[in-house]
Formats: sequence, C-alpha cells, structure tokens
Amino acid sequence: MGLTIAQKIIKEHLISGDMAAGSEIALRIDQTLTQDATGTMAYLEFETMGVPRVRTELSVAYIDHNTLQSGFENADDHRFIQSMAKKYGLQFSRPGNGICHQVHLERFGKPGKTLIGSDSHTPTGGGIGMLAMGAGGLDVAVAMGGGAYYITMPKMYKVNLTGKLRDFVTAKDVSLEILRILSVKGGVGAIIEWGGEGVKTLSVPERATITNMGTELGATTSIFPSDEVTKAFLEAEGRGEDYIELSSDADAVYDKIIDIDLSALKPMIACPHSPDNVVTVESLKGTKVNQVCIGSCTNSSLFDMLKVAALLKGKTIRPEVSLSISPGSKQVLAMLADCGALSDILASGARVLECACGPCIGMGFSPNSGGVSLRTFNRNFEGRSGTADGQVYLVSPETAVAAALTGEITDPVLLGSMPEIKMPEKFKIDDSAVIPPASPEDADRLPILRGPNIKPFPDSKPLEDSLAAPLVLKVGDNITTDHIMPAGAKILPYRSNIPHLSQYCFAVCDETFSERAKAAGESIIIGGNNYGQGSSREHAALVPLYLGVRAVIAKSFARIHAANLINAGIVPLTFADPDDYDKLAQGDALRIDDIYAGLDSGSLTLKDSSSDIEIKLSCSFTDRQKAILKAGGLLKYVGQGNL
Ligand code: MIC
Ligand code: SF4
Repeated sequence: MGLTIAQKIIKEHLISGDMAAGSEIALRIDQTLTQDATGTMAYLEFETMGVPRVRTELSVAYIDHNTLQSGFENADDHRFIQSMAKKYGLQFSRPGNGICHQVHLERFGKPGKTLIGSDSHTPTGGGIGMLAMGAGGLDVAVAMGGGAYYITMPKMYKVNLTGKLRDFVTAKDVSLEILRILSVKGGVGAIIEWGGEGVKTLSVPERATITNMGTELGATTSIFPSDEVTKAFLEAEGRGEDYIELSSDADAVYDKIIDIDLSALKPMIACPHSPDNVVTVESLKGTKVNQVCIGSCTNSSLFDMLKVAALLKGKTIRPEVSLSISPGSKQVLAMLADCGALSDILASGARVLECACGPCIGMGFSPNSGGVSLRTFNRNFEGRSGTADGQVYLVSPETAVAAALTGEITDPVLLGSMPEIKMPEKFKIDDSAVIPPASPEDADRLPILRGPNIKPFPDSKPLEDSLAAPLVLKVGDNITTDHIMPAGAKILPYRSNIPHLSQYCFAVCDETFSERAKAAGESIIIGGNNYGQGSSREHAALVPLYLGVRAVIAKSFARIHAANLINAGIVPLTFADPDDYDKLAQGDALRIDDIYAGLDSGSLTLKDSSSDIEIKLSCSFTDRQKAILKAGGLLKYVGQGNL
C-alpha cells in the first residue's frame, strides 16, 4: 500500500508505535521552536531536566508575542529567554525579527523534517512539506532534551485542488472555505494533505496560509508536497540545498477526500466569534467597518504585503476606519521599504506596526467598543481582540483593503483589476537579528538572567485513587483556551507568573471562577465538545492545576489541550454517553472512586451525590499517559528517569 506525504515523514521519524490511525506513536523531532508567551515556561521546564544542551538539529527561541513593554515583565522574560538560548544551544530571534512561523518558514524550515513548536500555528511549516505540529511547552522542552514527541497516529484526509484562483480570491478564502465545510472540529485526529493539480498554482506563502489555518480545523497538522515551487522558494531564500522532493504515492489511501475547485471560489469571511462561521463577503456587503488589521502569521508574507501595497497605491483609507499593517518579518519589511511599497502603504493612511503578532493576540490595537474589525488573522474568538464586545471578522488581505478603502464590507472584486505581483528571485537575506548560541565550552560560565516576575510553576501531586470534589464550572461546546486562560496586553506579561495569572482564569465566562475554585480546594470542570480548542498554551492547564482542578470531564477534547492536561497531571475524561452532560449542574458534589482500576479498564463511574445519580465515563489512556497521570504530570514522570 502506498503512503501519504505525512506517513512517509512519520515512518522515517518513528521511534516506537504502530502507524495505524488511533495508536500512540513516538516521533523523533528534528527542530523545535518556541515563542515568548509560551517560551518562558518551556525553558523553566527544560532547565529542571538537567540537560546541558539541546539535542535537536535546530532549536529556535523567538520573541514575537509579548513585545509591548509597558513594564519590566516582558523585557525581563525576553532577557531570560535570550540567556537560556545562549547557554543551552538555541538560536535566538530578537524582537523585531518577526513572527516565529513566518521567520521559520523563510530561514529555517526544511521539507521532510519534523518540527514541534509551543504555538498552535506551527503547522505553517507544512507549506514547505515539513511535518510541523503545535505542542505544549513541556512537550517542546522534552523534545529539546532529546525525548520523543508522542501523538495519536492521525487519520489521513486529502483536499484535492483543481483549477486556479481568480483575481481577488486567495489562499485565505481557501482556508475559510475548508472551515465552512469541515468546522472547527472537522480536522480533529487527522492530518490534512493538500494535493491535486491546483497545488502547482499556489506559491509557498499561499500554501503556508492554508497550513497555518488548518489549525483552526483542529487538525494535527496540514501539509503540502515539496515540489518545484518549494525549490524556487528555498533557492530565493539562499537555501536551495535544503530542498528535497516529497509527494504522496499514487496508491496512498485516505480516510476522507474533499474536492475544491479553486476557480469556483468566492471571497469568504468568518463572522464573530468562530473561524468556521463562514459566509461569502458578498452576503455581508454594506456592513460598516471601524477597523482593519492586516498581518499575523496567516497573512503577513511579502506576497501578501505587496498585494496590499499595490491595492492601496495612490488611494486613501476612509477617515472613519483605522488600518494597521504588521509585516511578518524583518525580511518582509526591509523588502517593502527597498521597493517603495512601504511608502505606498504609509501614504494611504495606514499605521505600520512592528513585525510581531500585535493585534492578533490583543497586544495593542484593540477595536473601539462594539467596533467591527476586519482582520486577516486566523482567530476571532470572543474577547481575544482585547475589546470584550468587539466584532471580529476574518478575511483575506484583498477583502481587508477593500473595507479600509470603502468603510464597509465590500467584495474586493469591486476594486477593479488586480495589479500583477512579481515575487523577487532572491529574498533579502539578513540574519543579523538571529543571535547564535555560545559554544559548549563557553556555555558553562554563562549566567541565566531572571526577573522578579518569574515565579515557580505549580507543583502537582501524584494521582490518588479517589477524588471527591465539587463541579466548580460547567461550560458548553468549543470552549477555547482563550476562554480558559485569556491573553491580551494586560495579562500576557504574566505568562511566567502563574499565581498572578490565576485570577483571570475563565474570566471571560465567569468572573468568580478563580475565587470559587480556590475556595473549593480541589475541583472538577465539565465541558462540552472540543474543549480546549485553539492555542497550545499550557497555561490553560497549569493555571487550573494551580487552582486545584483535578479532572475535566467533557464530551470531547482538542488534541493539544488534552495533552497539556495530562502533562499537568489533570485527568481529561469523556462522557460514555454525551447526553449525561445534561444531568450535571454546577455546584454538584461529585465523586470518582477506584481511579487506578478504572484507568486500566477504560471506564470510570462518576457519582453525583447532589442528585444521587451515577454516570459512566470513558478514558482510553496509553500506558505512558497513565504513568504520567499517576506520577502527577510529565515533569514528575521525566524526573523519574523517563526522558
Ligand atoms: C495564539 O494564537 O493563540 C497564540 C498566542 O499564538 C497561542 C500561543 C500562546 O497562547 O502563547 C497559540 O496559538 O498556541
Ligand atoms: Fe501570533 Fe496570532 Fe500567529 Fe498566534 S495566531 S502566533 S498570536 S500571529
């Protein structure tokens, strides 16, 4: 039987396990990346492992999220990460050098390699044929220490592309279309491979937009073949030697095949507050717009920015709209400046922000109260923009420009003809903002520089055989990590200070949660489907751990969050019958006995003494996951000699 591209890479990196969908596999990881919002914690965890130097082929520490320095906290964290990188053998990408995924694609990613990153949009690397996955910080720390990365062997889905995108219809519209078809849960447990004749018409930045946003499908990752287009991109980056050809076998077998005719697509838009709430742009025409933001790891490549500049050239944005543009990397910004496109952007009235995540994670540029904000980003979860009642829509750069110029949601086709965008044969290469590590001989003498904002991470305890605890919070479907542990400019500086962060846990849904959980001592959370979708932030597990949460019972979990819960020593359990969710009420006194035996048999009984009912729970943990839970989390398990 033939293999898919992902299966070929997995086969080459398989340390243990059976490549049958649903089985646990252990993978050798070639490259890792971290960003600063998850990085401080990941490096604190790495430090406790006592490994003298990273054991990967390449590990990069990026600073791109927490770049507003409105106090000492972020600057201290940057300095801490820089000192860790220098000592332990990592490349350090300085603030200003760009968004981790964009820079990694340009300067470091290699087809056929495995990459894990402490950021859920790490699959961007799939645009050049990498097996690139988002992971919790602790999993990345283990991989840096030379340990394997464990995942459930995914199913294989294929999206078969035919035709060619028309002017003003873009890779972003392809991403939105697949979200419309599959929903935010549609990719759970699967790798999405993009193939068919239409693939050849898509450039690397377009492919990377699509693999980036595959995260919103819940997919383990997304991947494109590595072909002549990939080769030309790597050559233009001066890295032709990194190219290898990669394609699936003609007789590869897929669990699902979806056909998309690129020529038939229209400009699409995701409405508040979910990336799969997708309709055509045309259907919302005339809706007034207050703010437009162009950038983020989804749409900040030179290709995107040149299109934006060409469409803005000689025009002025509407006075009632504010437009921000954040180029994805220093390379993109420098090339925009060199070719004059930056002047066209500035002359239009846009505000050019630094090369960082910025508004995407609420680091500034929050919309006005109730404001309508059109963003080229990948997430529009409620409150994520920093304005609680902000109405965020997700669109392509073309649709974003059309709104900035007209003040309302407008089909970009109405902008006239699309200027031809010529990509350079060579990108401008300047790696001066990437600081290499010290030599192993010098590393010993180097200090680690810590600020007062860095607090120890919460201690977990070994799993007990019985748990009696109140149902402290009951939430519905598709709860995101932005609900569990919100981000934004005010809170993000405390990513290395779990006690401080804890007061904001679940504040979006329930302002009293933190107090109530603390008062309860130990507690249980009940969730619906796809609990924990979105970010890879392990803070969405570490903070509940700090607040005493011992188990989360949900209808289903998002992949990275489930792994983060196990790593933190919190037990993720599912309802054997999802309808039992309705039988439980917040405040109920819950009890689970014989947990050790239940973990082995795969079934536990939840007793609700408030209503005197019993509910069956399922758990299908691997032996390794059981051992981690029993030890009280992955750090404890690694401490027992299990790296
Ligand atoms: C996000 O887009 O939500 C983030 C911020 O990049 C997160 C990481 C984080 O919370 O630090 C992600 O996607 O994993
Ligand atoms: Fe940064 Fe936004 Fe991309 Fe997350 S999704 S890495 S916050 S740009």
